Amino acid sequence: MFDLIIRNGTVATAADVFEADIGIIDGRIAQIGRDLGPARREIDAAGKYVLPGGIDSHVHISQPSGAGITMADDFESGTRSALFGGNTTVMPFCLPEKGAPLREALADYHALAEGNCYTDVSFHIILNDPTPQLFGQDLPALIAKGYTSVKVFMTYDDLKISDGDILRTLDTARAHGGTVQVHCENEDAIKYLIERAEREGNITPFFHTQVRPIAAEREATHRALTLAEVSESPIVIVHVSNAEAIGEISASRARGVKVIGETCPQYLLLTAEDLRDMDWEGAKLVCSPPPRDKASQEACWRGIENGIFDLFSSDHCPFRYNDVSGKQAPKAKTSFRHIPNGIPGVELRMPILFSEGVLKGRIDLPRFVALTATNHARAFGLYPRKGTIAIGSDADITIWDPEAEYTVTHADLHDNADYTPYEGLRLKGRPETVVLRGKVMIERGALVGDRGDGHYQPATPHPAR
Ligand code: DUC
Ligand code: ZN
Ligand code: ZN
Repeated sequence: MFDLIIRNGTVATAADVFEADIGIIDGRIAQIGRDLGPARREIDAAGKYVLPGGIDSHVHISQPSGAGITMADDFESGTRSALFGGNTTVMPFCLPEKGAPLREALADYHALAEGNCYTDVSFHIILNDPTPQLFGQDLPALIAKGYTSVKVFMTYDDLKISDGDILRTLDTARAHGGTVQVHCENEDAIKYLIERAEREGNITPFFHTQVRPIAAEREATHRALTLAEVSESPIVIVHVSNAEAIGEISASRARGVKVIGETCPQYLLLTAEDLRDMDWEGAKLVCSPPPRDKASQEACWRGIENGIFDLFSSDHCPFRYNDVSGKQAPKAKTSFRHIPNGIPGVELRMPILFSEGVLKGRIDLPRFVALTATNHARAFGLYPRKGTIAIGSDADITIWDPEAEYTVTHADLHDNADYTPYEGLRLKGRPETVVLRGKVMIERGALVGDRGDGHYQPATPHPAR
């Protein structure tokens, strides 16, 4: 007797598309085939795609964001929005206050998540306080405990670490089976351009896009990849926005560097010109790296099509617009440099890539699954428990209606921001029913799961390299 059978759907994995029923017992996939039964409950998925639940490995939830600034989403609203977007796992970042022990920061972050999640969660750690103790003891111990992934920054004074410390991070992670993500922008170049822009009176949100130019991203990407090459370590380059950074990834791959590249919806759909047109309302689109131009969008699409990118993530980093703890922070009117940095997007990541990518013939369904689920599980130590439809895997499944047509409006979304960058966008295809470890969480568009059904998932370290 199965607990649940999903019948008559078209199943897609990162490898195949096939007609099959899926039988679920105790939260896991127990059978894939035909004429399965009986079951306590059945869902008819005729005419629908049956996909691995999305995994968004790049979201920001309840992240400390500076004095007086509050991120719009906590674990409840962030994972609720993610679930409505077809995701069953998200991976937010634990940011330790400088000087605070990592263990304490993680305990605090767990306390925020515990009992509040609609999807499963697994954590990355932002590594902003490199010490001999960290490299010698703490990081190896954390990786062994399932905190296998760290992010380091080459920009932001309060976050960036030196090239030497990036090397030490790469080296420690490689030796213990961890994964290193790098935010690649040249801080000194950006600081110089910010000061120049402000001196010239160029303080509106559009100038955020001008002081973080492609060259600053390209140079830092080149440097991060060089550090990976020198230390013979794998590396993840996150939120890649343009052709020049893509060129650095291809060149280093050709030299044998094991590099995973990530891009995000904003680099496919937005441009810097959008911010110019919006004047101060452009604060809604302030994120880093910033949106570029049409040629960069095309380059990112090509990277999605040709395999340069393994990961398509939202970089959901929501701040409310009409809110003094968000984009209207008192100092934000004095210069773009004080506008909280980030935009919402977790709920629209999969619908955007399906509508603009699959239905427009740019990618096929297996590539869609790889970019939105399987590759995230592989990169961050959750595969094959997560990220695929296979016997023994968690029954994390999104039943996708490929025919639904709609216009995006924030009123229909489920995050706690007060706008979407994609207001008015026409899309086709969306999640209809979402199953988390065998439990139906969204049924034909209605939330039926409970806050607290989502749980923390430790990651498995890679073999030491
Ligand atoms: N980097 C991110 O990954 N997200 C938001 C802002 C940033 O700088
Ligand atoms: Zn970043
Ligand atoms: Zn981010």
